[in-house]
Amino acid sequence: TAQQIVPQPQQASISQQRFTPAYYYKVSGLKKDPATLELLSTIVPVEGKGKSLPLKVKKLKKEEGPLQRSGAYKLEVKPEGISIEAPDERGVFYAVQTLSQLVQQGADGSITLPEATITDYPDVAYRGTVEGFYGEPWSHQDRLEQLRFYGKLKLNTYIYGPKDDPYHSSPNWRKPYPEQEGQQLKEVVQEAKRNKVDFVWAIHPGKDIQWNQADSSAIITKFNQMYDLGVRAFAVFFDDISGAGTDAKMQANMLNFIQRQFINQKKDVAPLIMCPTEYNKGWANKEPGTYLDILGEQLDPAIHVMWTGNTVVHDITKEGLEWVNKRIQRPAYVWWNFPVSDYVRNHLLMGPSYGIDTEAVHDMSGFVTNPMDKAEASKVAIFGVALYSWNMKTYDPQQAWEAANQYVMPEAPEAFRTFNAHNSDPGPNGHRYRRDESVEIKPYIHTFLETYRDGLHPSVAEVSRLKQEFERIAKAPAEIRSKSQNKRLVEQLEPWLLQFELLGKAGTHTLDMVDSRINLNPAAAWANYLRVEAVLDSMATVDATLNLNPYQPGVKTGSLVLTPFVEEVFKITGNHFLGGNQNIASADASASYSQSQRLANQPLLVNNKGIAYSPMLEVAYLDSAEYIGLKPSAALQAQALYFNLSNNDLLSWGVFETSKDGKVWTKAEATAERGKGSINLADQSITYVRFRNASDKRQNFYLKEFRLEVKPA
Ligand code: LTM
Repeated sequence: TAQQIVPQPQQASISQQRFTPAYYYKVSGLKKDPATLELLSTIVPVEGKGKSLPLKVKKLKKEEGPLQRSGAYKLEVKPEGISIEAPDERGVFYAVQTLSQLVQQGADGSITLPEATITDYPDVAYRGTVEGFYGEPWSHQDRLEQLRFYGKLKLNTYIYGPKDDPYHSSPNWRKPYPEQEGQQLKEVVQEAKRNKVDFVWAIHPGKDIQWNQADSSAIITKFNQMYDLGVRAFAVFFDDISGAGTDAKMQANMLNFIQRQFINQKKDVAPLIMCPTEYNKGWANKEPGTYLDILGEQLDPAIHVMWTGNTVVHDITKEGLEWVNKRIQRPAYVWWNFPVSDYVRNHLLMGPSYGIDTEAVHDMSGFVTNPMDKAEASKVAIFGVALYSWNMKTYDPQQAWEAANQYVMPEAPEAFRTFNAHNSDPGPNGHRYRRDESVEIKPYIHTFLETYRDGLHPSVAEVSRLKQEFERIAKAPAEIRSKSQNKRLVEQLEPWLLQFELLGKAGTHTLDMVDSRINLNPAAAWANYLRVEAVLDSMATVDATLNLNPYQPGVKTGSLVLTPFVEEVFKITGNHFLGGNQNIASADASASYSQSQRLANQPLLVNNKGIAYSPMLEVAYLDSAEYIGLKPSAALQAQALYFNLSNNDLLSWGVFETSKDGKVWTKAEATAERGKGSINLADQSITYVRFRNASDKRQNFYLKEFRLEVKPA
């Protein structure tokens, strides 16, 4: 049926009966596109002798409306032959992709097809991804594979803008790529062309741009170098910058200059895309006549303007888009910050793509997702976005996710589903963006805990329902490793697979422990208690030794529902056996100490190196007299403060201060090099440490490190 084709076609009638084509297909009208002809030849026989069936490709000319959109097509499959009509090569390619989903191949290599009439077109003109995250960019092979994936799912856009590519951003945006990188990008561009994907190369010049002729020319020169590598679509990003680069008028001038001097001159490049500095409502100046209105009025109407929603990481709503569209005077080009995980690097975001408005089709010009640094693992979410942006009205996040589990890991879909169901929430984070997790098991966990917290025993049925799930969890990683053909995906998941297997074991022992208590067998319960303890120790070791990035190191799994469940049942049981309060995390009570709006939600990381603010990727600021600080719990004694606020004049406008009571503050002498330094805190009575903006205006900086080294008091 039509539902079996992804993304779901707009109109389709597909017969239940299948036929075997009587002869090979003689293809006409495809000579100019050898890549699509080659793809077609892998789907139906296109060579043979004697009689043949016609497979006619024709240009769709007269149609009005959505069938004129790039990628639209009409496909007719009959025993007498196949016909494809489309307004462009992309449409023909998509018709062939649909045909490949209609074909079934027998063990002997023979094929069958259903009779079908399909009229199809995309809802959103530009659909795909923006490789726009911080951290290690995707590998060359990852990119090539992504583009093939996009081709199959009728995604037509890949925006290249990894923050940590120094030739995309500072310091090297003015310089050409070195030979090898340039060559690789050329290959990526070629793969994009084969898959009818626009490779959009983005530049991120705002950190140190000078608004002068030299830098205008530097951008045009760089674009020309990229053009020579085959790039035919371009973007300019002004996100996450501070200082002179943020000026709306200057940005508009520069972009209009690029429009005139480059885009309009080349006859074969796609519309220019820009990412504004105020790219979400939370950060936008709401006063009329400010930043977004200036872009709306002054920016050439042909230029697309990106938008992440009501905050940096947010659901995409019709109302939210209507708000910005009025100001920028054009439909926003959505940059959806999901499933990107650069702000929560110890988590995977493997859940459904939900929270994207199915009523918003007329309020956006494009829709791209910013994925995880793990390209293969991101396919689950990208699959959802492909279905959403092609046919919005029929989009169902849960159904799309079920289909994605099957599509991305066909060899072990159930195990993959189990893994993904419990690895979807990012955990507490500065963006306050949370996702559902462990949805199906959650009600059982709640009932169980309510009973157990009251000192009562859950029913045997409750115990066995949960045990089943933990056993499934314990087995899933081995099944994924042994069955999946996608080695790169398994490699990207590996630290979490390891942790997930341990969680399955910890949960199984936990339920055995409760079961022994129900059966009044304290010896067995105690033995199981020790097993849980041992596995939780192993989980702590995995968390402390794998995925050691400097931002959010470690490996979290089942962190919203299942891991807290195991920890709590373990703790309650421990109290029962051992008496008193068994404290798992002793530094929990340490507090962040700031009244700055942008920093208020930034979580703390507590580990054996001390207490630290989770580093922030975007620009941070303190208004006059605002501060950022830390107060360790009473159990801990501050030893030293390590800071990196990446601001050259830090000590000209800010002071470090300490206090014993949070009321009387003393200046702590500090030295800093480019905003980086440390302060020794020898005085045992210090309980508060802060950094305060002592100037009379807002000051920008980057919260790269703010960490207190502590020891037990
Ligand atoms: O979202 C935008 C426009 N810019 C950056 C991204 O590079 C980053 O990946 C996301 C998520 O952390 N946040 C940003 O501010």
